[in-house]
Amino acid sequence: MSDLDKAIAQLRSCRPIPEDQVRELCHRARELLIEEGNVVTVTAPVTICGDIHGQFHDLMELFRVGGDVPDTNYLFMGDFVDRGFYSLESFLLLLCLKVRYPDRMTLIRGNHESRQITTVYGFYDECLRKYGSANVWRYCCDVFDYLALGAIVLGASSTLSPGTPEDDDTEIEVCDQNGSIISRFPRQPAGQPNSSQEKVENSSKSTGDKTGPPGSGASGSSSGSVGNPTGAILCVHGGLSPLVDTVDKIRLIDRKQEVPHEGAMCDLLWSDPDEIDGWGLSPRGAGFLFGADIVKVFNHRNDLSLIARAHQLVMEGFKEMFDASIVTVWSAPNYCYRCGNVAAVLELTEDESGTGIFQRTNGDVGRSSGGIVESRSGPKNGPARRYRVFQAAPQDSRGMPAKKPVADYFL
Ligand SMILES: [Mn+2]
Repeated sequence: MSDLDKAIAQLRSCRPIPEDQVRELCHRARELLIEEGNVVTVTAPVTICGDIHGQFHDLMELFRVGGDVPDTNYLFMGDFVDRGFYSLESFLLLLCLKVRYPDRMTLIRGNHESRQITTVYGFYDECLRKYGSANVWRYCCDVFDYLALGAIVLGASSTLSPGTPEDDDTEIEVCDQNGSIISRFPRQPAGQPNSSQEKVENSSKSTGDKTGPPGSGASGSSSGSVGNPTGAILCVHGGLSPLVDTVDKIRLIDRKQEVPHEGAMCDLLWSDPDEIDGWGLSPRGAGFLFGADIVKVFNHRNDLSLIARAHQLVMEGFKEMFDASIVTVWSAPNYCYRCGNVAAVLELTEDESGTGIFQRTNGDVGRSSGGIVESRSGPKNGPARRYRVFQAAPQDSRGMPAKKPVADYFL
């Protein structure tokens, strides 16, 4: 067993690794990350995850629900640290897995992967408490500076069941943590507005309502023309920036620095979609709010079918907005151990149709191959999306003493 595998085993049991091993790990991680562009290209199948925030045991639950590394190809959209009790173990495990399986693990930067924010929201104090010095915090922050700012997912399928594209018109499937299908939503025929919002299947736990899937904003499909339906998926922690109108502009940023207080890099990590027109001021004090018009123009211009982002707590684990042109994925169940929310990951399957019709590309990779959009006919559009919704890990898996029983002297 290599040292790296030993470190992975130790971290999986939620035990920190020694300081000199952290230094070595961070050094190796930086050498890997420095080679990555600001926008990493990832090929489907891939499982996209949102905020973790140091909730180590829930990260283990995520791997149980979504599949282990390297069997599952993962893309984490940042905010690994702060708030939870195990930022250190969570981030170091993800980093170990990145170094061990670089092609199966993509990590992009969140607004909490920052010196200033971690000093306030817990990661700095946790490192100090667990190591007695700030060295490990410093090593980790040096890695933060090298994390990519976004990812482009190519090759996602329009159908969820490989090999049976003709029979499968499912656009959205929602599963629970045991893999049971909670709900399934058919793709609407092109040009036909989504008026029925009908569930074709509700195999378990019928709620009897006629709204869309949880988190989908009561819309069961991505009706209408939004961006390029065969386009790629952009993943970023926060959202868009008024200074960035193309994915290529993200590629030009000098990212190897602390997250700035303003500018394109700051916005990508801090912004939020909102029900407004155009741009708005963010109540966070960094980044911007952006409306449906901004997303649709951006997706169209960049041959994108979808933007996946994290950064905002969603009680249902995920939330599609603006005719499914953007989705928020949140992967920290019962956030801060008290919010009562469920979490989700987004699975995109691989296009195996072999026709190339549903091949997902974006401008830099294959716009020249042409004809893809033109050759698209029929109703299918947008990537098929499977959301796996999960709850917090059970208390007895946390290795923490449960709350002391109430004294019984008053009984
Ligand atoms: Mn965030």
